[in-house]
Amino acid sequence: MSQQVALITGITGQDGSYLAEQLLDKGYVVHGLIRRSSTFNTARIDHLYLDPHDPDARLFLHYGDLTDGSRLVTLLERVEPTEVYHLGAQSHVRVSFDEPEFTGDVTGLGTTRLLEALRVSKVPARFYQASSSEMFGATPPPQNENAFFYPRSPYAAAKVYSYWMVRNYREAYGLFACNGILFNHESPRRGETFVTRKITMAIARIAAGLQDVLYLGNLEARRDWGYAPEYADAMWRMLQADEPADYVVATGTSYSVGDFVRMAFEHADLDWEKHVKFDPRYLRPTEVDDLIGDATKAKDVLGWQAQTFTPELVKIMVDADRARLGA
Ligand code: NAP
Ligand code: F7E
Repeated sequence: MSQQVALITGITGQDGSYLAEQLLDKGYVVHGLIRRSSTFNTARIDHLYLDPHDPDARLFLHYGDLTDGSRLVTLLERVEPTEVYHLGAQSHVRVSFDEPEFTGDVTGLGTTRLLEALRVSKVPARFYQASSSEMFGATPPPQNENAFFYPRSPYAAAKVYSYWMVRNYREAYGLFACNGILFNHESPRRGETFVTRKITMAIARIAAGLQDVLYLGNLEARRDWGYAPEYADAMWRMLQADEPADYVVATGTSYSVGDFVRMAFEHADLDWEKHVKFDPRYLRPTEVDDLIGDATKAKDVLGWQAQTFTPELVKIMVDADRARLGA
């Protein structure tokens, strides 16, 4: 079999790091697009990286940005990937209300730039798009591939645009392009301002005597929270299928933010009511109230099923953050 070569945008993020790990384990050569920043932002993938002079090196990083379309063309021509995993995005929903134009540029137009770079460079790679349950927004659960999109944030609107651009390039140019409509997935590598990680980090700090109060917004919102490494596996499976298609990836269960708080504090033997306080700063102008994914199609076609459910995920994350602080 010929060498499989993957290009991952967003390789420094939670999902990119798990996907890179899994692809390297399968024998892929992996290339990642990273943004130049004044401080290193590669902590999640440092354990995978070898100096490029090392004969065993199979992970290579390249500077670039999703706002720079010509760079995406030169990178594709240089790397000649067989698979492109497009995970790069301004991915924070609350932040997207403060920076709607920037979010549209990176999370929306960034996808078009990459699709167009593929078309122009004629690199025959399969394409994965990181679509999101946020696209369903106000549509009542359970949500499957046929549910209506009703985006409730600039982030979600940008993802809906990207979703349709992927469908259009598939239909117009025959690109093997898939939308993975992933519901929330978390891990010890989750960004620190998403609610699950914010909660588990605060618990570790409270247990270590470094913090007393955790300020949160809406505790009523319900989410279908799964375990990120399993969702990275679903991405890979989509690009190995016979036909390109779109898939919901989810656990099929839902818990409120308040449920997550209670389970997490209980697991650390702490009383959440003594530590959690409300701060309206964390409310959103429009909220997504209830998400429960129906991943039947992913099970039937890809043989993918969630193995880890929210209560177990809570324990994994609390234990990892406590271990990190020795608390
Ligand atoms: P994440 O941790 O926030 O990672 C986002 C990645 O995108 C980072 O590597 C970031 O680089 C990169 N990025 C941001 N702006 C960029 C730009 N202008 N040019 C190039 N790269 C840029 O997100 P994640 O949780 O791993 O999620 C991965 C993807 O899945 C995202 O598209 C997200 O919207 C989507 N998604 C996530 C979930 C979830 O529950 N996690 C669910 C559905 C869909 P820096 O490290 O430099 O910031
Ligand atoms: O919020 C509520 C908040 O920011 C979850 C992204 O990966 O998943 C993620 O988007 C819920 C919301 O994730 C705080 O109002 C309460 O209802 O952890 P989150 P998200 O908005 O669901 C989707 C699938 C993506 O695609 C996105 O990229 O928690 N909440 N208090 C809070 N949320 C935050 N962040 N901080 C709080 O203090």
